[in-house]
Amino acid sequence: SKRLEGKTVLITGASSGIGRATAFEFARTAPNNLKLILTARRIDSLKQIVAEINDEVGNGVKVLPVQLDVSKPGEVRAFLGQLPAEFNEIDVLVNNAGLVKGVAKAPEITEEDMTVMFETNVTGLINMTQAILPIMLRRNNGEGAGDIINIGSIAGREPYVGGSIYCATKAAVRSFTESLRKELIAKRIRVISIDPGQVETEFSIVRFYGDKSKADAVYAGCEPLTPEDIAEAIVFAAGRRENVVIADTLIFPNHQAAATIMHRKS
Ligand code: NDP
Ligand code: 8X3
Repeated sequence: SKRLEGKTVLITGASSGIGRATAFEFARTAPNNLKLILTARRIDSLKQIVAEINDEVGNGVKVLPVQLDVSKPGEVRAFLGQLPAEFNEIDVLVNNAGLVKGVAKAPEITEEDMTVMFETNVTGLINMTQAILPIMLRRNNGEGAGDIINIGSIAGREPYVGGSIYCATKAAVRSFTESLRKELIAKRIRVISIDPGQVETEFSIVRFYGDKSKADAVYAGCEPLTPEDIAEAIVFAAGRRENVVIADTLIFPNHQAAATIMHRKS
């Protein structure tokens, strides 16, 4: 798409799942003149993705892998200062890094799990936004000044048993996103919410602390969304005419009607 040409796109949590697929989708959609900054904790995975993107679309897309733990405020603060100058003018921030730990009910949730979910999904996302916003605010000249695309979840709209903390973090993302859109109304910055239902990624493996069979059971009898399905929605939103804001989305696979209402094939 011509509209994305020349843009600089920063994706958090790009080493896996939706973030990884979004990197490929941006590269395929604007293969001629795009800059991608891919961040996550697993730098080796990011480097591998950079090589795969370059193999697929050539060097029209400049891809920079950066190790960044969004839950560490110091790392987020230092991040911009370490970027090469040619990647400084960020146009699109995809706040995707996030995770869920466990299915414990409130009395049993460990402090560690609670903390990592809030520090990644909520304060991490807010700290990233605060770090990048000044770049977009400086660009405010009546034209499109930038996009902030936050990955929420059905879980942020509909709390469920065994998800109190994760659901609370995604509800916090939803509130933050909506406040931000209102605060920035005069700034030509688009604040976009992409809220997926069930997507098959490493998400459930992380939820069950690496137990693949428990993770697989989540998708038994279902045909979950693929990370590419969500990547398409993210890139679609970023590629609209500047005056068009895809403010709010809820994306389910066909068998899902609510956070916990799945039609399973027996
Ligand atoms: P994955 O586990 O496949 O990907 C999560 C990504 O987040 C990884 O790249 C991981 O990278 C990164 N991440 C986790 N913690 C941190 C951190 N502290 N700092 C930086 N990066 C971090 O899951 P998904 O792709 O499914 O998840 C992406 C987003 O989508 C999340 O916000 C999730 O809540 C949301 N979502 C997922 C749904 C699903 O059903 N899968 C449904 C609705 C929303 P690394 O480990 O290398 O740091
Ligand atoms: C992930 C969707 O409902 O499985 O955000 O927690 S859910």
